Amino acid sequence: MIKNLFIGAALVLLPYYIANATITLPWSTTFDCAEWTQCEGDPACTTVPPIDCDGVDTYLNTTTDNGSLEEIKAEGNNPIGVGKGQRHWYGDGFNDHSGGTAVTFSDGQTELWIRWYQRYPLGFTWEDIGYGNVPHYDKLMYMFSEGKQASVVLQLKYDEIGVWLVGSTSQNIVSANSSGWTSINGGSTGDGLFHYYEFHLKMDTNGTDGVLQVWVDGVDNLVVDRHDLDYGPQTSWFRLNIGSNNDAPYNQQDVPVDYDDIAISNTGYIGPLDSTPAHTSNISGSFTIQ
Ligand SMILES: [Ca+2]
Ligand SMILES: [Ca+2]
Ligand SMILES: [Ca+2]
Repeated sequence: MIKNLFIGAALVLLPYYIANATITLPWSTTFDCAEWTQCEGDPACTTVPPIDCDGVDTYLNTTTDNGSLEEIKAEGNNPIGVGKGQRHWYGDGFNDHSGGTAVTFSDGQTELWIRWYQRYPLGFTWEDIGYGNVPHYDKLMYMFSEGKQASVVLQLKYDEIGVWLVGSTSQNIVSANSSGWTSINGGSTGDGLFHYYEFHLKMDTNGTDGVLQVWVDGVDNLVVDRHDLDYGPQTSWFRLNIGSNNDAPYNQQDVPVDYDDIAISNTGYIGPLDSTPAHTSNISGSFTIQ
């Protein structure tokens, strides 16, 4: 068991990273590449074998308490695309997760559109630790700025979706109309379906004009539309972690949360893969809570 001591509620120190690969924007992946398993055959997880997949990089060597490992597997594929998908494993409780992946940009970026699809297993449950059966937090992606500091957390928070702006006066920015977990899944538990997410982030120039827009399940469903944010002292973004920490799943077993069809642009809105609104089916590779 290796717990990630660096990313927690009090985020102060972060792991120094060395990028094995960089990506040039616009970029996308549907994980149409070989299967990969974090630390396969190495229970101590001392080394993470490199990923050979469109420039996707390894992230942490963290495993769940039960030893579940990050994977790129066919079972994680979004059926509207080809190839495989990234399986990020969640254990119950506080910050109990596999290691995630990352991409590193070849140049610092000040404006990004980040599109992806994500699926929670049918029946996925959050423990009510004072907020209801919704995430205390679920950090879907972590953006790193110059100086290699975490700067923006793309997250589900309570029953909202939005960001945590680390070191900024704007802090937690969320949707204002319960557009998070319950709305996305159509109830209090996971629906086993892939959903479309897109975040548009534009760095502020004066502490008051930063942009955050968030779409969920369709071009018409803009759930956050802010143009008045302070992104803090950061000036550009270099690296994006895909799959991070969360609190508090309650499934009595480790379960995979699948990411697929990730696209990143620095020139404009990306949009869903298909013209149909909302989510796609879970025809293949679903994981149902037993
Ligand atoms: Ca895929
Ligand atoms: Ca646990
Ligand atoms: Ca600023």
